[in-house]
Amino acid sequence: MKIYLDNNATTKVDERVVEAMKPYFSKLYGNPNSLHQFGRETHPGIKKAIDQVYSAINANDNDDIIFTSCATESNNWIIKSVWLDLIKNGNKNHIITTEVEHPSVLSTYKFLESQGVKVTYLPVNREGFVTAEAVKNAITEETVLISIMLANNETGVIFPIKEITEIAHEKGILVHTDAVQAVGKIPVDVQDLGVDFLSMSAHKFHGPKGIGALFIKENIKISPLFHGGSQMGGLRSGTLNVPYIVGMGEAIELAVKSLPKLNSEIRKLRDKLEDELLKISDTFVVGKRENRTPNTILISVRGVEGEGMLWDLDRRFGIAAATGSACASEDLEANPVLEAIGAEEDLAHTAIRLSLSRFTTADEVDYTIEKFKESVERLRAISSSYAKV
Ligand code: 7TS
Repeated sequence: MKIYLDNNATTKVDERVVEAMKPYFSKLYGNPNSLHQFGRETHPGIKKAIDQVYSAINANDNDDIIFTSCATESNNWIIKSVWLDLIKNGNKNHIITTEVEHPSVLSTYKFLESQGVKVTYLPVNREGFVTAEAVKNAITEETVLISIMLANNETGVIFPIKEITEIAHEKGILVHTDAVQAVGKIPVDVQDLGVDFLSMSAHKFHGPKGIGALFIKENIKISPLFHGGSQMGGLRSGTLNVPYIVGMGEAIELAVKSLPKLNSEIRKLRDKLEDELLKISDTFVVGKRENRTPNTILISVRGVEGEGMLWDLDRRFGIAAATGSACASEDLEANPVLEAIGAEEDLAHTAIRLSLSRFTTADEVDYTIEKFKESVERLRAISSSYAKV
């Protein structure tokens, strides 16, 4: 058995996406900026992809959507631009974010702090949630940007971005949201959310790795990321990565079309998995179920080291899960969300993240339920810490 329940880390590329990309490697390989037919024949594919992305997030024609290499790039770019464009040349110097952002956001803010920027990292409550009220209370005269993710990668908890944007805009503050874990899992409508900047990444919704995008609302000017041949409206120069742009377009359209399946069938499978795992004693799941993306479970299993459990699930049963973000998993630190919600110290290493996708089957879930229980029993039996509880 080989079961993949780590879809918040990355997803398998949909075969239809692979097919859409194929011609753009060795058939339609021209540089889109070339005037000859080889260049021109790439244009319909690029245009289609741009339309697919705009339509998936309901952007309007005057908004900018710039293709990047990943969400890490989108996040770094927008945060550093705000610093460059608004903080360095202005008199405002304060940004609000949360303690549970992805490292590509948190590390960029740490860098900004080293440059003298004031950053407020809002804590989350026991449910892994940040209220709009908490954001409101953190605003000062100096606040220039609020940057909060739309859905958390560890827990799937959805943050009240629309409400936060309304509060921010009343005070002339810009809003950035990292929507990497939301696009393709819940409807994402930039006009409804009202955000000024939004980051996304194709490999989280069955597109290829190495391509993402940054949405920039109309009439907002930011500094270019790369100076050069003026591609992407001069904001990110460099020859367009045509096959991957085409792949991202196809993937996002398919992801949006699959939302009903994800929110009915897959949600039901996730709920069943969660209900069954919660029958194991001394476990809890972070976040209210109705306020989470339909594919994610972050469960704490007392007395069981997450890393050990992961090893057991993988090597004995072929089930791929995570202890948290793969980006941070090599350093064996405590799960950042369990720390952020203030879980007891002996629980800090007990988190297991299971994340489903539209390709997850009922049989896989049943098998996982059985093997997860078996694994917990075995690991608890040999755990000195659990015996004492
Ligand atoms: N933002 C969020 C919320 C993420 O979950 C990730 C990846 C990124 C940004 C970075 O995206 P990339 O396009 O640069 O790869 N998150 C995870 C995760 O949760 N486990 O592995 C990677």
